[in-house]
Amino acid sequence: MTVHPTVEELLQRREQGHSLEAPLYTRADVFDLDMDVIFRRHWIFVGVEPDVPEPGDCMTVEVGASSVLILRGEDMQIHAFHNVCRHRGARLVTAEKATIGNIVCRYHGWTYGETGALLFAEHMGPEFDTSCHGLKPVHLRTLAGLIFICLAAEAPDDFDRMAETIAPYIGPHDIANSKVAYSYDLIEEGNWKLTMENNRECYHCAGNHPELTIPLQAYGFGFAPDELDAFHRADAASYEGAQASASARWTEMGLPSAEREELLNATGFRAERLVLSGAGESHTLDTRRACGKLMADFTQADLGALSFWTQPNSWHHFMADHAVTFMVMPLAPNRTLVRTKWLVHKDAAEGRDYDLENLIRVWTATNQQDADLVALTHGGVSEPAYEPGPYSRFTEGLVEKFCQWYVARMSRHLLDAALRMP
Ligand code: 3BY
Ligand code: FES
Ligand code: FE
Repeated sequence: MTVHPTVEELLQRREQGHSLEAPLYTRADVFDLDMDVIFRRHWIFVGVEPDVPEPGDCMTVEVGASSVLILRGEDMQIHAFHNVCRHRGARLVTAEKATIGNIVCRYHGWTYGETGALLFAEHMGPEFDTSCHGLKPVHLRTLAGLIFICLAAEAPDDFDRMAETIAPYIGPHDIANSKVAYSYDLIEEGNWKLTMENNRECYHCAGNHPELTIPLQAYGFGFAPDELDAFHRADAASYEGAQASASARWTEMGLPSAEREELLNATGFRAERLVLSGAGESHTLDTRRACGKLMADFTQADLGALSFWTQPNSWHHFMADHAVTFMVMPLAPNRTLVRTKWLVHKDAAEGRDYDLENLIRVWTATNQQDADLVALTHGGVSEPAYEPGPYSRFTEGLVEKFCQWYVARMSRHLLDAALRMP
């Protein structure tokens, strides 16, 4: 007889410090619950302000079955709505990006303003109340130029906690005054939690990321002190010295670098600015800036890399010359979208200030390598021989934090739902 544990059982019996049981990565009912509990009830990273730089610019983002319309109004405010006409439900905007005036449904012409109010509906008679048929709003917040949405009626109330902690870190990079130099979608053949777990460690970096390990300082991502021989111990000590003196220099420039970590909050996050190898400027093969025109008003290029991670679906790297943002969106139990965007100063010109190929080389290569690792892992966890394996306490502490967050958020929701039952 096949035992088919409930999701509650799988969550409850999860062994700390170990990867999850297979059904949590593979089962369709778990995937549906992930979409409902994690992706519809938490703050989800969906894009950047430069995606919609001008009034009338809009973009659509798909979260499970929902399409969300994100629109910048004349007042420069960004609004989010369900992309569903209040007449008979037609999708309003189908393009991923567009520039529009009012939002006009092509089916019967119902017309909405930038705040979602229904402005015009022909042939509905004098008794028809337009004020009851505005677009349904979606919660939207920005954090130093990054756009987050929440599909729940009531969004988690700790977004401000993340925003106030992190704005001083990202703010100086002036993301609102940058532009998207390149964006691309990669579909990973694996569960979204494997994508996130893979992102939360660099245990796999040395063996899998020949390009990324050029700018990255290996010691920034954890190591077991006892394993180091005398040579590497000296190497690690010199890394720590370099990080300390760079941090002191950055602090004087108003660039905080110390680790902030609150990954177990409902709106969990982590940030830290680390020195890079070599010239220390950027995630490039020669460790030098890829874009000659630096972001914001920076005059120095050796600002290391500020990394920012959010639960459940994003990570970002901000350097002096460019930033890279990553959005993860589950598509199916075994398919996950990773959308990567490279940002440069809005006045930087391709060909003059940067070579696009050079700008995107490290992360396009790294993303493909990570996609391959996620596919390998999904294949392995899907077969009977798989059993949860142990995380390294030195290099996989953040993977454990991701799993703890996931299990806690899911368990809490299931408990709340059970308490609400009659
Ligand atoms: O991109 C990241 O955040 C993690 C840490 C370093 C490499 N890795 C893919
Ligand atoms: Fe949009 Fe009819 S469905 S106007
Ligand atoms: Fe990786």
